[in-house]
Formats: sequence, C-alpha cells, structure tokens
Amino acid sequence: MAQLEYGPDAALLVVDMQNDFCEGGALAVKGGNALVAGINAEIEAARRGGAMVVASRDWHPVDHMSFEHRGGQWPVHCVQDTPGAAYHTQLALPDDAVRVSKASAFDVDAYSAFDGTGLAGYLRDCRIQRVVVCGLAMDVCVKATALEARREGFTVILLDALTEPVASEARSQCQRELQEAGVEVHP
Ligand code: VGL
Ligand code: ZN
Repeated sequence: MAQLEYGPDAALLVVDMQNDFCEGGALAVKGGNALVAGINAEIEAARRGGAMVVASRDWHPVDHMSFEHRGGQWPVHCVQDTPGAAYHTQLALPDDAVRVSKASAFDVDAYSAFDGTGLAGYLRDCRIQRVVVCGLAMDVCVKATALEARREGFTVILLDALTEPVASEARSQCQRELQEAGVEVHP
C-alpha cells in the first residue's frame, strides 16, 4: 500500500468508524477493528501534509426509521449518545478534525456523509479539491459517500485497504462500481 501524497487541497474523510460497526457492536462489520491502526496512520499522514481530516458518524434517534422494529432494514445501531454511536475507542481523531453527523432525523436515512450535511459546500469553501475516503461500511456508507463526492465534482480516492464491506463478497463489485463512476481505487 503506497502512501498517498497529502496537501492542503485534500481532505481525508473517515466514514463511520464507530463502535457499533466494529466487532462487538450492534451492526458489526468483520475486520472493522483491524482497520483502526491503518486509519490512524493515514490521519497522521494527512496532517503532516496539511490536509483536512473529516470524520462522519451515523447518528440516529431512538426508533429511527431504518431500524427493523420500524420496518427498516437494520438492527438498532448508532443511537445518539450511546457507546455504540461513539467513534471507535482507539480512533485517533485530532482535536481539529471536522465532525459530521448524519441521519439524525427520525424519518430519513442517509448513507452518504454528504447527504443533508452541507459537507460539499463546506469543503469547497475550504478550497478542497481531492477527497480521500476510508472507513465503514464499504458497500453502504463508504460507497455512497465516494459516489456523492464524485457527483459533487471532487477528485475522489478510495483507500481499498482501509475499508471493509458488510457483505464480504461485495468488495469487487464495489470497486468496479466506484471505478466506473470515476473514483480512483487505491490499493
Ligand atoms: C451504515 C448500515 C446502516 C454504514 C449505516 O455506516 O455503512 N450501514 N447505517
Ligand atoms: Zn445507520
């Protein structure tokens, strides 16, 4: 895995590295915990290069519409102000990292970190041109985030070694779909 070149035109976007998406959590993605060390190293590299660090989090109210008991698709996860919704205990987020919460209304779900957050406009205001994406889950929120970043006109790089899908067989399909949309998949 070659190290990326970071500069002030870049943002490292760490998607949903929360306890509930890692082993032991309510919607655990296999291999989630093992990503943390590599993501921490990437955060360090981004900072050294003067890049922005952004961390999104899934941030649902109790009884969110995406939960099974409300007719949704997912077990209860990432409920606001619970330990499961907290960023992974070992994730080394710098104090000046930009935090973005999504899907916090009862009646809307949001997979992309850009959905309903105003993040694209904020990144443009900060003169960001390149968005580097990693985190969880590859086939859900990471994919949606990378695709929306492309649609918003950013150069987008997915760090393939620093993401894991909910469905392990989904990796190659995700890679293809992202590449077809113009996302660079970095090994
Ligand atoms: C996610 C399922 C439900 C994710 C969020 O962050 O990938 N997955 N909500
Ligand atoms: Zn969710």
